Amino acid sequence: MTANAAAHTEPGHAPETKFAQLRRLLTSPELAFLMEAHDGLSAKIVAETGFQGIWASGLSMSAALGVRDSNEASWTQVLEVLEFMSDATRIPILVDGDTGWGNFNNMRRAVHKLCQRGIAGICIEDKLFPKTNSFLGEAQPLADIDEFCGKIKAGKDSQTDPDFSIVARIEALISGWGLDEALRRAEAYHAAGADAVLIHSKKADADEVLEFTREWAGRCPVVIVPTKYYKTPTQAYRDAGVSVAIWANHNLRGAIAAMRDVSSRIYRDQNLAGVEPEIATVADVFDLAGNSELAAAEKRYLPANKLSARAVVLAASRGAGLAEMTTDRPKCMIDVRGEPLLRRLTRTLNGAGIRDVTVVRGYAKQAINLPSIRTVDNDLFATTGEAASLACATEDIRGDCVIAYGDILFRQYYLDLLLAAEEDLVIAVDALWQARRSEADNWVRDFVSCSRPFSGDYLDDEPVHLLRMANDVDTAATDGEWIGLARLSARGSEIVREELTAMQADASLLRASTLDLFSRLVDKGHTVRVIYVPGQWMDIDDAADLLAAGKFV
Ligand code: SPV
Ligand code: MG
Repeated sequence: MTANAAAHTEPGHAPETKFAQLRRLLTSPELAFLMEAHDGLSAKIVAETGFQGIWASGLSMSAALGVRDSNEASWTQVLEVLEFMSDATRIPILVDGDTGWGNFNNMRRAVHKLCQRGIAGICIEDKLFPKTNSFLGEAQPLADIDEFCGKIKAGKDSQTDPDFSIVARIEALISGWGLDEALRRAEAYHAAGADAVLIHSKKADADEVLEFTREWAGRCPVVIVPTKYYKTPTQAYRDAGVSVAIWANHNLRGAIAAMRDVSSRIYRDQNLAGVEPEIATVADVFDLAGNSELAAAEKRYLPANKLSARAVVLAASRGAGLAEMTTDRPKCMIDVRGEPLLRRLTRTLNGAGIRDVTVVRGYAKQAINLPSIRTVDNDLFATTGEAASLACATEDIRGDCVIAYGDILFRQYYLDLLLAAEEDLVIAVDALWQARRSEADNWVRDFVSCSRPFSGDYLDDEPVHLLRMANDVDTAATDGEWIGLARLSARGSEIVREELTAMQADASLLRASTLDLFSRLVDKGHTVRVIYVPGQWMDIDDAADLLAAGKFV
């Protein structure tokens, strides 16, 4: 449904257009209300409150733009504001068109443009351009009746929707001409084709307005603006057969009072704590802006692999055999060419579009102090394994999720390959595992055997699956080495969460490694897709080696 169509649709019928909605409000026997708005946000608030229509006040739009209500904002600038208001809402807008922004010719073009942008009607007042607000000064000169009637006719002849409405606003009472002149003008404007007349008054009581409605006797719909005679009970307008009452500037005035209050309190306090509980939350702002719709649209239209994948990085362990390098930091914070390894890893993740990175800390956790990561702690790191660390981040294992050891570096495109895979559980496996060398005494490697060895054939894109992952796979049965990088789809994340819960339940969680976790998943019949990669990765054992060899500073 376009924003131009009404929310309420009878089955089998086209939705009521905004033009038809406003026309219905004007012509129905019920008293209807238009509430002032002056931008997209206030228009949304008017609509969500339940009002059936919006008064796009000239005074308010001008004030919100920081200018006077004297045609200082050009009509196309007003049109821009109206477009935002209309796009933001499904209820009709009656725009305060001042004097029609010029003569009959300007009126023609304005009406044409308003129809194009789904603005349901225009109200024009019988004064002279540039207009002055009705509540300023006395005895403002009125437009020549015939000239004004020509403007109404030109507008009606230019509307491209049959239900577009023109409301003719009579300023005779405000200018001190009295009831007869007001009625004479009303008659002429009605005859010229106005869909309604607006009788304006700046008296503190509604007497002259009600006198007008009595004499007018419903010849066409009557609109009123009770700004100055606000004390009159609304029932009086119903009794008088008024069609529409306009609450003309109260959102603007409310906003001014609220903004002044908030500004002055923050200025005085030099702190936000005082105002925070009393103002709209940021979440409320997102709601009003419609962010949930955008999130749903992203699911529909963005490639799934670019969709807010997150990462959980396992960085709780100190690292065996790295004694002097890890007295005050875990191995992931060892400097690799002037930068902690974990910072490089985070940058690689960010580079693949992964912003939400959760790092599981344990040993020397205070040393993991990088910006833009979230941390969770495995305080039992000394006696537990990787699965227990992973379980500490259960909350973050959701949606598309990358799991990485905290002490690895790899080519960024490996992540792209993993994220592009369709399977729920995917791991990166080094096919060139035999080429790796280390001086480390207790070099522990995550060997895997797979459904097929790496073939190197360009045309061979048959998927490969994990059969076994362990530190002690026979060389003959080894097809590669897991590089410590896995990717879970939304379903894969569920599977892993469920398995961690099962491991908790059978008391195997505390001691288990990620290898144990993957082995259990394979044993339970889950398919773990293997993506072979050609080396070009390292873990901290290598870093230690290279450091020893003087290749890193
Ligand atoms: C406006 O809201 O800009 C109006 C109504 O024209 S009033 O200010 O009451 O004249
Ligand atoms: Mg106005």
